Amino acid sequence: MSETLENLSSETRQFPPPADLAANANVKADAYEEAAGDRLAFWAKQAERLAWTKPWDQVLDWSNPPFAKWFVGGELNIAYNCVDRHVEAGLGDKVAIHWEGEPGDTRTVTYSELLKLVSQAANTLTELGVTAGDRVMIYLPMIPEAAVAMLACARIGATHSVVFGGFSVEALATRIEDAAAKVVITADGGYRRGKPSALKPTVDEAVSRTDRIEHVLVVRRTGQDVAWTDKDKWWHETVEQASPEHKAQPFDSEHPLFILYTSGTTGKPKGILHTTGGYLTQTSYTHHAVFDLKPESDVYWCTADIGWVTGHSYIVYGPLSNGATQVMYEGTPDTPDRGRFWQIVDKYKVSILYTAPTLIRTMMKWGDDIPAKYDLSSLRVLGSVGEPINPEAWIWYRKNVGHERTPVVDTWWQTETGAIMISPLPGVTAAKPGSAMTALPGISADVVDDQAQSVPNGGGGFLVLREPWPSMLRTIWGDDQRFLETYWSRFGAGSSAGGDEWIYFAGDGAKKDSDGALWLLGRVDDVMLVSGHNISTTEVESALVSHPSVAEAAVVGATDPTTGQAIVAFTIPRGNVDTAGDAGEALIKELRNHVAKTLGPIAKPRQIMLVAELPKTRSGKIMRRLLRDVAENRSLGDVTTLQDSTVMDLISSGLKTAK
Ligand code: 6R9
Repeated sequence: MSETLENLSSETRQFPPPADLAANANVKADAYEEAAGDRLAFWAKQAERLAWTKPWDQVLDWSNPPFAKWFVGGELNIAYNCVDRHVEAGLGDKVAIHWEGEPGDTRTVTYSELLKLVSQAANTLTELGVTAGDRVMIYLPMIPEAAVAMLACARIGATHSVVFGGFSVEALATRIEDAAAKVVITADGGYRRGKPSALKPTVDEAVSRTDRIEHVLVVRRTGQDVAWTDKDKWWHETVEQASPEHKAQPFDSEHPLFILYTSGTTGKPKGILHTTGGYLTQTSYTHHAVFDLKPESDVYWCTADIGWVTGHSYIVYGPLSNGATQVMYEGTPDTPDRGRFWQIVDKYKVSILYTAPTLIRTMMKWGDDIPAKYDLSSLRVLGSVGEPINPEAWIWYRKNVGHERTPVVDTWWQTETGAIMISPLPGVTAAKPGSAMTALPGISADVVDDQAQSVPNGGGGFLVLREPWPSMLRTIWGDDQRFLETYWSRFGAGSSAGGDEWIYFAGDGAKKDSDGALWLLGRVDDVMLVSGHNISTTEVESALVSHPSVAEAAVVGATDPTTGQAIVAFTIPRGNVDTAGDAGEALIKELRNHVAKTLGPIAKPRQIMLVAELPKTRSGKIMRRLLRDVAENRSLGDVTTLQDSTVMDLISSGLKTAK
């Protein structure tokens, strides 16, 4: 990408917060001024929301950048903060987790029960020889034991590494090896799409490929047959029989909490390392601020999987540190039918919902009549994370789920940032559909050109972070050099241009609109270069989704003899749209013109293909790399992180028959 990114779209709609929410909001406009005045004092104040056994001596040590230390010298126990202290405050009978299994079975876990389970699991891990600093892999379905296992590790200072249940043997084995893990916590299986789906055979195979693993703890969830080795122990025969007494020991603020692998676009997965005090401070504060959580009355539901950073920060650590009551759901949104999510919102009177654009667009495809069948009036704040949310998807979400009343908070962050960085505040910000708006108090985000100069309002370029933040990654596990190269060598002090300032390169394109609000434009690697113009995937996709016949779209740049690259779009029509024969051809023509009209002729796709599905990761992100392979007639690259491996066959065979 050369100097800047084209700014093609403009959005004038804006939605101020409802007056009652604004009046009672946890965080008001003065937080921005307070943080701008003294950023470190601001974060120190947020850290005081937690219970520390030893106070810190220094808020931030940035003497060896980009290796940060936050709350230096301080000590705390994360599990104590997420569980014990709520029980000690008399909230033991409060529901921590309303769990809903996919087949319809349920469990209610109070904070007292959570304390018992976490203590028992901590005792069992200790008996198995796990000590502070050891690594434990977690490969579980979305069951309460997933949160229990993470908290038990944190309680004894073991570093957990969660791998999505359903990732391949290869993915699990490389992660075990890279983390040099000693124990795996898994289950016989979990329910997905109405069927038990086995997990244990993958673990058996992965464990046999390395000699690292000493013990495998197995939760019985589905009751399906499992092969048994002498490393295996049932959870119900160990954890559930263990003593419920366990005293949490404090750990240093910089003690490693977890490693979470991100696949990245190429090469070996990166083990993103997060530590204790700064991570909990920022996840806890942002959960309180961005969702306006009122722990005494709200029912919060984040639909993410625990294998994604969103599950770590906004199912486990953020909400539990704030004493929230939350819903946890095991399965897929269309089991037993397409109303499952709304049925859950209705049943538990969910008031704060946090989900991903991919799900919102899927719901758009399925039709407005489905959410309309349920009582969603309990909802008061809606969140989005994972990809840019197209303005029309945002509007659909607010209208059909939020009844034109609830704020929608579009939250930008990454595995690397640990917690939300850019987002509206629901009681403060007049949000624009499709924009993550502004950096949160205490965070300094900017958009720069390739010379690291801040772009003016109306300009586009690279998203960067200019100041260290409490929940930032500390390194890539075992690979400081790669940490430096990936995030710190593009701009500023760590780059060849040098300078005094250490600038974090997020890898995302972004623009500032005429008011300075931030718009995320997709990964820099996906930017298309068409006749000398840098065009973001997001703007073209959003233009397609703004057409009433389109539910979802993914665009890629494919090599083109005249324009260098040309735009190729893969488009999923909405459920009621006729695409057979001539109707399909007519729609394609109309869509190409619609994009040209909305964004200008430069953005007109060369080709549009109508498809039924798009390739996505387990966290719901579109894998444009694979679509580029299709558009350029190559054989497919690495597909190990694909959620559903049949999707690519479907797309390729659909294209062949269409030709
Ligand atoms: C939390 C999470 C990080 C990448 C990030 C960006 C994309 C996430 C977004 C968003 C636009 C948002 N992303 N949230 N893009 N608007 N609100 O998703 O972490 O899985 O590490 O992905 O996701 O491209 O760089 P992770």
